[in-house]
Amino acid sequence: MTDLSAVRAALKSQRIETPSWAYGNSGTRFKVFRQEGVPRDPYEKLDDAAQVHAATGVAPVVALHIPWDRVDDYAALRAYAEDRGLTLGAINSNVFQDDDYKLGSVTNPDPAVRRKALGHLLDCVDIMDATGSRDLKLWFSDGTNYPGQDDIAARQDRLAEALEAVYRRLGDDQRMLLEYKLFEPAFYTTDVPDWGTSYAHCLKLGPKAQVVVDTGHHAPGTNIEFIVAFLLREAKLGGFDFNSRFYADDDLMVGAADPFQLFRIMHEVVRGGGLRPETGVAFMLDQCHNIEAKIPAIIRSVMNVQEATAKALLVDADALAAAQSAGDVLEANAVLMDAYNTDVRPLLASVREELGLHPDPMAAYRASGWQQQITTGRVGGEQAGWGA
Ligand code: AFD
Ligand code: MN
Repeated sequence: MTDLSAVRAALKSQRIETPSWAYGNSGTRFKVFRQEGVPRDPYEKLDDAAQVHAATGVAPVVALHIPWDRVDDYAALRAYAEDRGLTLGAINSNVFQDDDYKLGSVTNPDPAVRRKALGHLLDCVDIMDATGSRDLKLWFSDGTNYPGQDDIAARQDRLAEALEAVYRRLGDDQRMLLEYKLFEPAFYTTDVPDWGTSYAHCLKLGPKAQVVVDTGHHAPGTNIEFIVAFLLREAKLGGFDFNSRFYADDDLMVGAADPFQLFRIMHEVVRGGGLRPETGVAFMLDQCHNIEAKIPAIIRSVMNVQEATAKALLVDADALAAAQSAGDVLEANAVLMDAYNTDVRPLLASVREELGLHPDPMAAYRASGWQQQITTGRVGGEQAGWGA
């Protein structure tokens, strides 16, 4: 039987990290549709993130992306965040937008380019020291477009060398999270294409190196919850970049394309102890709201993660285990589906009221007047974007 008080406590203590770049303009290679009221600097992004946390109560952490969020004084940015009830989360490196990186960054055949890329990664760790961030998030767009272009194995050697140098730089309480992605922008090989590649490198590096599962970074039909269960069991699941996709790395609102998959992922997280803060799993969003209003889209995404988590927490673990050990296929499936088919919105509404929040975060945001405030107030200046 499920202990509802424990479910409520877990939902209150859940922490979801929002990405600074989701508040800025974004788009595809065809067009970036600018939106009114978009932040012009990291400070305004934090102002927007504070609205998400105010409405949901579970999003006090904001991931940064360097150089998009570069400031002169990171300690001041940290203080600005803390004054708004926020903390600065993962530092995302960016070695995918400089012209020097056309043939790769840390895996580039030119050692001078590799040194430049490594320098940026080490600078990001310096920034972590100032922001108090635990995690350095590493995503490499590195890869090749044609057979024969470069030596596949040699690129792994170069990657390992750079990762080892970063690992040696990390402080005792810092981690490096290595993110994989099947393809894009490289089309023939990607140097960190799948969970196995990331896991193998992280295993060699040590306990401070962990894998990031971006839910949009797999081939269609991949069983992501299997990857989650495996990595949790190996203590190598550093976190998620949550989003959803229909075809590729679409970066849509998490749960919007396949809420059942999100539930199955969260079931493995709960079963594997990944919801316990001490396990250290970072629940990050990594999304781009190209055509929808950004702040409410992020609020909806947070709510979608909460709903999947609530359903996963309602799985009757004892009944499931009994059915599984009895080999009762239909009963075991029914136990899982019973939780998935539970409407958890009333439960979440009451949890929010116990936190002193409006039961509906979307209604709370609409009533806040913030969207009107930024639309009229943020005039002029250079809107934040992907910088591509
Ligand atoms: C892009 C990449 C990857 C990375 C993110 C932030 O595909 O998901 O985590 O940028 O750097 O979306
Ligand atoms: Mn990502």
